[in-house]
Amino acid sequence: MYIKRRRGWEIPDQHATPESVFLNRRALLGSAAGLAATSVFGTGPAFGAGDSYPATRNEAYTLDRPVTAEKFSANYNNFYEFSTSKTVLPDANALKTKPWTIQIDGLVEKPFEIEVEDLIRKIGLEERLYRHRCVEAWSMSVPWTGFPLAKLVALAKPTSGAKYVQMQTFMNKAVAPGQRQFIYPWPYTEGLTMAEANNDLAFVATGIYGKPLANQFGAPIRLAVPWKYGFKSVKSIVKISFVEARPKTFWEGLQAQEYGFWANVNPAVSHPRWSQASERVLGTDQRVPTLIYNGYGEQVADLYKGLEKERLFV
Ligand SMILES: Nc1nc2c(c(=O)[nH]1)N[C@H]1C(S)=C(S)[C@@H](COP(=O)(O)O)O[C@H]1N2
Ligand SMILES: [Mo]
Repeated sequence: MYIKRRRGWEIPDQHATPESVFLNRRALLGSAAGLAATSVFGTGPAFGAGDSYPATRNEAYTLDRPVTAEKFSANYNNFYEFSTSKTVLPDANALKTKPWTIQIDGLVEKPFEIEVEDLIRKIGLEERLYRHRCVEAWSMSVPWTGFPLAKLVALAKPTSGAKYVQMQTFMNKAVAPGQRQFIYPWPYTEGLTMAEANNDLAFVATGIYGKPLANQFGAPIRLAVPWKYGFKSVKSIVKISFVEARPKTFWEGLQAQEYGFWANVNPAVSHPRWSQASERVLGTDQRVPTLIYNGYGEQVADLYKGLEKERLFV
């Protein structure tokens, strides 16, 4: 008998709640035109030329648990630029996200700027179901829309001297009250090694739940690196720099002993102030065991061979 080997993050389909598939189906059934268009063009373009959402789901990325309902994930956010509480709405809605220019610079063939909408048009969009594990020991599972970070790296054409990708959030004290507090090392900065950035799992998200990102999720463009603690997934990115030296990250600048550069999920390595062994699943009263690399070890563990001396899990 053929038994499909199941990876840590995969589960039988009936356990997942593919919310946007459900939504797509409902949208199609509601419109005869939609049905006709779909039979000709497939799922993507059926929703109107130039309309990139919802994007076709990449079925290689599945979940071991239901998708977190949007009403929970959209009302429980970390976005320190706006608030240190989980209620960042309505403040986050003050941010104007259209148009939005991203600067690509540092060790690249030729630095350039690009509008997010042009970037999307150039690279295209897909949907992926990812888990997200915050260092505070809560988790969610969401359908991101976006593209692999590797495609953006390819577009940027880094030179051989580039060892890290540094990503920065906007800086605007007039709009973001948190940025008026000088104890924080603004702008929010994150980084990955080139190998991490080119790993298939590293994803740039421009949408969630089949539509463009709402502001509190980090509109219009943020990172999603699901094998790392959530703080690595920097929101509302304005600048991507290719650099030789390891970037100093926001949380490292604040509290290096507790939040490091690598921040790979590991249930066996406690945070100095709490255990990482389990996590609270957003929107439920369940706690579930946390998995090494948040369940994505098969795709990413190789990235850390030879780096055992580093603080990989802080
Ligand atoms: N610019 C910026 N990016 C950020 C944060 C932040 O405060 N500012 N918080 C991080 C943390 S701790 C987490 S858990 C996730 C939360 O993403 P979510 O609100 O979409 O769940 O965003 C990360 N990215
Ligand atoms: Mo987090």
